[in-house]
Amino acid sequence: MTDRTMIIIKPDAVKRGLIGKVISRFEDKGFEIPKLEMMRLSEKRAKMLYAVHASKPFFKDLVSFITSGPVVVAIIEGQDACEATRRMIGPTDPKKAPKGTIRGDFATSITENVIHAPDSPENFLKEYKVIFSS
Ligand code: 3AN
Repeated sequence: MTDRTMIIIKPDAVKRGLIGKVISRFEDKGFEIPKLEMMRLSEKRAKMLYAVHASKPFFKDLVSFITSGPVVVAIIEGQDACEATRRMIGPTDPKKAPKGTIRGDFATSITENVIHAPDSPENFLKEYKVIFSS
């Protein structure tokens, strides 16, 4: 099934010059990228994006990290895009992320873990609104 999802290339990856490498993974896999934008997330949008983690001890660090510099947001479209993207990015903790996954190959810490992607098509729609609503 052709569907859409979104990736957010996080500030650590933008600073480290990894935008091209991350985007290439999706191009090489055959996905279309109908939208691509560099932006700075406001604190308000960051808190909405990570609302499910509001009660967690790492919430404050998460919000301050994701707003600490520019991010790159890309829409990924193609066969089972949502599920395939989650597989390609790998587990949250880079220590547990296998080689060949984006986090396994590039991430250094559980907070600064290079990339975000929604875990379901429903969350993609919610997150898209958070990022792109005026
Ligand atoms: P994922 O991004 O793999 O879906 P989530 O949604 O569970 O992971 O967590 C969102 C973000 O919160 C992660 N990308 C990571 O940066 C951060 N995070 C999750 N768990 C922890 C943790 N135990 N300690 C610090 N940061 C965490």
